[in-house]
Amino acid sequence: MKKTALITGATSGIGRATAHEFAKHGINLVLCGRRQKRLDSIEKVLSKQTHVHTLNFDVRDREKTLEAIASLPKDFQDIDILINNAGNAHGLDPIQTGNLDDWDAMMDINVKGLLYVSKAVIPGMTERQSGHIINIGSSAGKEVYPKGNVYCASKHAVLAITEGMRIDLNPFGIKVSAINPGLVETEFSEVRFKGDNVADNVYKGYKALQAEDVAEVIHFAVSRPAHVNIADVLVFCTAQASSTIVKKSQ
Ligand code: NDP
Ligand code: 8X3
Repeated sequence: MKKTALITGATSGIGRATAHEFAKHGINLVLCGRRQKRLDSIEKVLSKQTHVHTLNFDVRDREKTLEAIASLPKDFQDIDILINNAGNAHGLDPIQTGNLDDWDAMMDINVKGLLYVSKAVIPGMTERQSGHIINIGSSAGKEVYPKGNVYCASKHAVLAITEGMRIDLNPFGIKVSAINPGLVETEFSEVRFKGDNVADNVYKGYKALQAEDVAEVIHFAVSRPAHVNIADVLVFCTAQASSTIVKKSQ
């Protein structure tokens, strides 16, 4: 039987690549994001391969998030796979000069938004006693780097929530995984640096991970046999050894 996956942050980067990867494997898709035009164009393309439904909501808005997921048509209501991917870094500043709006955005989207979406999806999984939740963490959830303070805290929280979910949902046979990428060339740095041209240099001089590389790892995790759970994965590009060590050409 075909599975249904709900992917947050499906309008760009890792989420969009995962939607393409899942469509290739015939997984039904609920694609979420705020940019309606992008949702429409992705739906148009992927509908040729699988069934697609789109939901437009901001994960920061608790009511809208719960309402949107509750509004799913019958055919898309049973979510087998939840990819909690929506998120970004906002700013790269030392703690003493950090921007409060940036801090709010990272905690509200990366942590609270992930919780709101999970709250809406988990009851169906516990009732059916099956499901797979994949939280997109980061190498920043395992290692704090200079000026990363609040972003790293938000991703450390994602890892703690992942472990908590795995423990609490264990009696229901629900798999919970964290996939933690290092540097991935997406719109991430454009968002982090607010369109500033600093973003142009982040992926220069080495081959960063591509969104498709991460999507393949995510699909690998969801396609394991029922008794196998890929609990936690750290994925770097070859040039990256840690958050601060990246081998670049001159
Ligand atoms: P992108 O900026 O390319 O994609 C971010 C996605 O999140 C977009 O689809 C965006 O959709 C969605 N999103 C952002 N804010 C909200 C919001 N308030 N409500 C709903 N959706 C939102 O970045 P990536 O693909 O790189 O990032 C995806 C995930 O991967 C994030 O959690 C990020 O922290 C993580 N990650 C990224 C790494 C990297 O180096 N790129 C490395 C490690 C982890 P829209 O704007 O349409 O709402
Ligand atoms: C994104 C990777 O190193 O920019 O989570 O924090 S990093």
